[in-house]
Amino acid sequence: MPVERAIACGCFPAQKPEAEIASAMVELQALCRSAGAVVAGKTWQKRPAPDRRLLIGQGKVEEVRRLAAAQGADLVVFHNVLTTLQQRNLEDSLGLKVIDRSRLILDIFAARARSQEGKLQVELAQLLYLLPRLTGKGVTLSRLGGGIGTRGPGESKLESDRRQIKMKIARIRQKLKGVSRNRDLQRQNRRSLPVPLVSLVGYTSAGKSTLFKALTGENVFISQELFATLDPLLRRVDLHDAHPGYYFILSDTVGFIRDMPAELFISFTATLDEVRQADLVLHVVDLTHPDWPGQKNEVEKVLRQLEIDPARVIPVFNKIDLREDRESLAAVAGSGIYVSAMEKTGLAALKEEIFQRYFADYGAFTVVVADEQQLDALGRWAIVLEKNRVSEGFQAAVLCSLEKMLQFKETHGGAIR
Ligand SMILES: Nc1nc2c(ncn2[C@@H]2O[C@H](COP(=O)(O)OP(=O)(O)OP(=O)(O)O)[C@@H](O)[C@H]2O)c(=O)[nH]1
Ligand SMILES: [Mg+2]
Repeated sequence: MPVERAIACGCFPAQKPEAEIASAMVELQALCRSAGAVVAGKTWQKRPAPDRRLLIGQGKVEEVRRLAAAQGADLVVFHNVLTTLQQRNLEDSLGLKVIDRSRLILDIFAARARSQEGKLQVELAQLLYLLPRLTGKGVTLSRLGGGIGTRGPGESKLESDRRQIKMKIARIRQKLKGVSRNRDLQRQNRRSLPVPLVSLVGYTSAGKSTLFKALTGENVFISQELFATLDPLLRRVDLHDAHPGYYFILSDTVGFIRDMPAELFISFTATLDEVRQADLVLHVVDLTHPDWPGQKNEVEKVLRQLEIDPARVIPVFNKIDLREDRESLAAVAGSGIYVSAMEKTGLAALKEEIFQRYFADYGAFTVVVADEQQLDALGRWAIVLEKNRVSEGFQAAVLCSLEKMLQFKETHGGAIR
């Protein structure tokens, strides 16, 4: 498939500020590029109300048609969610493939999905999107031809038959249940660790994966494209420089975006569960984005939907290397940790914040337990630094809070020295 050329188009309420329109159009173009298209042109229109049949006005449709012809465009991508009727009418009037932002985002996710779970989630989201839009047997999809908007995750091709789709949705939901049981098990194993699970969240392209890489040394996929990361990834981060023996588990997650298609949100609840289970959430904010406060709000909205306690969230303001006012940023952005994931500055302060939030009441203890079983149990309550065989069983040097230490003694026995 050759690179597709896209015209980005939007329709906005008359009272919407120009700056917000500009930022929505920039984001739409970034999404087009992330889907693998070249942006060949852009245009938008303010209207008191969207047209029921065409979304935009007849005159604007004509303008888009001429622009597309002049630029040799293959498709027109709309910022607005299109009804089946609008999509069909626009395709007829323009003589081109027409897709909306939701479909575009789903397409990007489809291309990115790697894990079995990710693929299933994306496929479910696509089918949920398609189902109410199918008017007859396979109409919507076949009209689109190939390319952007029609791709399924992995090798699978999107179905276009209503009855088949319903069956497939049921099948995928079933499969996802199995996968999520697996994930619950893994999570229980992780839960039995004595250290916090720390989750990275943030608007897409905020720099989560770059920060993940800076903290873990792990090679992860970092890109200017939106939604570079889809599958959650877990790694251990040591705090050894300042606090020997201490560590936490860090997870990189999928980026958020304004008006995330509802279908995606439903499908990704399992992945977002990862964030819900986290002891601490690092909310990465891209301070170089003109609308970073809006992006921050948007993410906070999602965190509220996930019922995450704001007390568990640490704001991490990123990309300070590109801010000329980096010395006085705290006055602008408020309390949080200021970092450059790229230059690896501010990481020590971030680690210290995590330490203070979770390990502040930890200290060193020596514990004597009777057998291997008790020793295993101890490892779920405390960080075991060292263990030695002694005449009474095992002696271990551990890091733990006094409270947890006493709880351990109560439930499992052993002696604390
Ligand atoms: N100048 C600068 N650029 C950065 C910094 N951190 C990340 N970037 C750039 O920002 C872009 C996005 O970075 P990623 O780490 O992929 O962002 P992400 O939040 O993981 O994005 P998604 O996975 O798409 O949600 C890349 O081009 C990075 O090189 C930083 O501290 N300074
Ligand atoms: Mg990423």
